[in-house]
Amino acid sequence: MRLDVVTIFPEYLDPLNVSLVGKARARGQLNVHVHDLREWTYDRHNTVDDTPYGGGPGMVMKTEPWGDALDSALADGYETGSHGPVLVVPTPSGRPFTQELAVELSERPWLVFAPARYEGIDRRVIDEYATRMPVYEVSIGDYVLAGGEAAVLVVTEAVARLLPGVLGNAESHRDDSFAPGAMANLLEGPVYTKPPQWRGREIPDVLVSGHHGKIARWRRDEALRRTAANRPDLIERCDASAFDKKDREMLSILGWQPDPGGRFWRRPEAVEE
Ligand code: J9N
Repeated sequence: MRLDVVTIFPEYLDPLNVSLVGKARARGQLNVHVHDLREWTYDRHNTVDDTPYGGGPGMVMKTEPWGDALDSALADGYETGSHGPVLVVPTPSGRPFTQELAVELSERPWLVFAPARYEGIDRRVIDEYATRMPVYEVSIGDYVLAGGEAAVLVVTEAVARLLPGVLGNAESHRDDSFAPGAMANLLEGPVYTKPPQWRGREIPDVLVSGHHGKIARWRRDEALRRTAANRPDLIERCDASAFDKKDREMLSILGWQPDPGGRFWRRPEAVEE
């Protein structure tokens, strides 16, 4: 997979040399090109932004540097044999970046990222490239960053670990909490390792019982407990068939009950603090 990032802060992308993404690069599984947007400015001050038409606060990133930088990155990619680019633009106004979208992007041969600073990029840039390639405007969450660079790191890490041969078999991802198509998409429960006692704290007995059925059930109950506490929306969105008899018992203990359609809801007074 080829990745291009056009940014006014190339150093912000230095973490792409570290850890899983850095190793994938070193092995030749990821071909990363970071471009300085300011190389595509023509005035003494290397201006990349200007005041918004219509007035209002902040600055808008200008068309010409983005157009020339993206054209150059695309030309280089095509010349060196890449094809099928998609443009990824982080913005709080985008569609939610989910595990499903990470899987979709991991199946593309070439991602071009356009992280913006200020109040965003002149809309004509997005509209122009949307005539040439799929454009994904994505939000990594409901909070506002100062710029899209951190979101590029997030999307890249989520995508890179899905590439064939990037994660070792030991850390395979079929158990990911948000793996699309997982049975109920519950959050993971707690995990433990050696030593068996630490500062007077022990391991739950069931985990050393050797009873695989009981261990699986305990893990499932803990996953239900954590999901109910932290992400009740994930339980509400499940249909009846996602839960077995023991799941229903646990959900009932946690204050949840099925409605006539089989979906679960929780009495407001049963919410654990
Ligand atoms: N999810 C998300 C993206 C962003 C920004 S701010 C500037 C570019 C992207 N904030 N939050």
